[in-house]
Order: sequence, then structure tokens, then C-alpha cells
Amino acid sequence: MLDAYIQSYNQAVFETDKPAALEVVNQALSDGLSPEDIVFKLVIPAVELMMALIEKDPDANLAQHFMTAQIAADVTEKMLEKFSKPPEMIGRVVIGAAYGDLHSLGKRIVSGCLKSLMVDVVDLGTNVSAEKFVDTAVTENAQVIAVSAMMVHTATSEKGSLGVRTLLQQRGLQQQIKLAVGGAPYRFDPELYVKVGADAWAPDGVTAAKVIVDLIREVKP
Ligand code: B12
Repeated sequence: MLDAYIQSYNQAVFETDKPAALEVVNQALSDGLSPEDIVFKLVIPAVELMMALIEKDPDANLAQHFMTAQIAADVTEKMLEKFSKPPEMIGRVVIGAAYGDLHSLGKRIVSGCLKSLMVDVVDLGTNVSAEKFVDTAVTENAQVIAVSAMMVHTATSEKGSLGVRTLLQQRGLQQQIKLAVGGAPYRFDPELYVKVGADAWAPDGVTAAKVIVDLIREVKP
């Protein structure tokens, strides 16, 4: 049954047919597949498959590139609302895409995984300045700032996580607020997170949520 959904969902995504993708999702839901399974077994693998195809073909259709992300983001957003609501939050995270970075899908997936692990998420969206990350973490009483960067220059920029680290240092907040980073550049260089002043990184949403929960536990008694 799951294989049939995977096949028809992948087909719809490949054809950039959003209504068809949503129809598969609705059918899967009404047949009893959980929202978590839809995100982790249908949506994320389909994006990864499309990414692999796109990377192999430098002339890949831009519409396919864009629509893959749009469909996945829309479905993920709808499913996240249906993720089982946690009874008690274990901590709070401020998340966003780094300054200059408009890639939102990875961050949304990380948010979904965090929510499913009972972490409260304040999502600042994309193109977030270092000041906004730190100011919001302070006003929202968050234990972790999570910066997503999909491009090398947004990952390494002084206005990205390096800027967040500098502000945390200047304001004496390093013991109260931890910094996590993620995105494609960190997968290519697993030591990059240290170079940009972060406390931790993770290669995917599920690991990200676990790593961030560990950081919350370091800070919160
Ligand atoms: C989809 C996509 C887009 C979409 C984004 C739509 C959206 N709403 O997000 C659109 C078409 C808009 C786009 C635009 C651009 N893109 Co683009 N894009 C991609 C693509 C194909 C997939 C990204 C994605 O969604 N991945 C799927 C998600 C699930 O994976 P992920 O983001 O890595 O997230 C996971 C982990 O990294 C981790 N994670 C993510 N964030 C965090 C945060 C924390 C704290 C933690 C712990 C973990 C974590 O968990 C996530 C879930 O598992 C990549 C190719 C690639 N290989 O990544 C190129 C890519 C990132 N894009 C690229 C480029 C160059 C651009 C453009 C500049 C293109 C252009 N010329 O206009 C613009 C930039 C716009 C901007 N200023 O940001 C390059 C970057 C190259 C580089 N080395 O810097 C890439 C690598 C493509 C390539 N091979 O050239 N893009």
C-alpha cells in the first residue's frame, strides 16, 4: 500500500502536478497513513529523489526544481498542523534561514521534527539577520537558535551564524543560548559548523531535532 502511494506521489511531483500530489496525500490520510509517515516516508524521500535527478542534469527544468520544493513545503505545512500535539513543551527554539538565504524547506522540516519532539518553535522565516535571531531568542526566552543555510556564502557569512555567535559573546549569552546550524554546505564539510561558531549541526531533520533537544537539556536545568 505504502509503495503505491510513494509511486503515485513521486510521479505527481516529477510532473509538477500539485493537485495530483495533494490527492495522493489526502487518499493516504483517509486510508489511515499518519501525517508523520506522509512527511517522512513520502515527502522527504520524493524531494531527495528529485534533488538527485536535478543534480545529475545541469539543464534540469527550473520549474521542476521550484515546484518540487513548493509541493513539498505545502504538503509538509499541512501535515505539520496534524502532527500529534505534545502535552508539555521541553524547551523553545528560534529558527530561521540565514541572512540572504531564501531556502525554506529544510527549516520547515526541522521545525516539524522539533514539534513532534515537544519543542516549541518560533519560526522567523527566511533572510533573517543575526540581530533578529538573538533579539527574538532573548524576548521569547529560547534555549537554542537554529540557523538554516543552503548556500556556502550564507553559511559562512559574517551576517549569518558567525554574526549570531558574535552577538551572543558580546551580550554574555553564551551559557543561556546555544547555536545549531544545518543545510547542504554543512553536509559537504562536517567541520564547517565549528568554523562558523556553532555548538552543533545535523545532516537531516530527524537528527537535527535530537541534537537540538540535547542542546536544550544542556542549558535548561
Ligand atoms: C529547492 C531549491 C531551491 C528553491 C527553494 C524553495 C524554497 N522555498 O525553499 C528555489 C528555486 C527558490 C531556489 C533558489 C535558489 N537556489 Co536553490 N536549491 C534548491 C535545492 C534543489 C533543494 C534545497 C532543498 O529544499 N532541499 C531539501 C531539504 C529537505 O534539504 P535541506 O534544506 O538540506 O534540509 C535538511 C538538512 O540540511 C537539515 N537542515 C536544514 N536546515 C537546518 C538547520 C539546522 C539548525 C539543522 C540542525 C539542520 C538543518 O535538515 C533538513 C531536513 O532533513 C538545492 C540543491 C541541494 N542539493 O540542496 C538548491 C541549491 C541550494 N540552490 C542553489 C542556488 C545557487 C540557488 C539560487 C542562487 C539560484 C538562482 N540563481 O537564483 C537561488 C537562491 C535564492 C536565495 N537567495 O536563497 C545552490 C547553492 C550553491 C552553493 N554552493 O551555494 C544549490 C545547492 C543548487 C546547486 N547545486 O547549485 N533553490
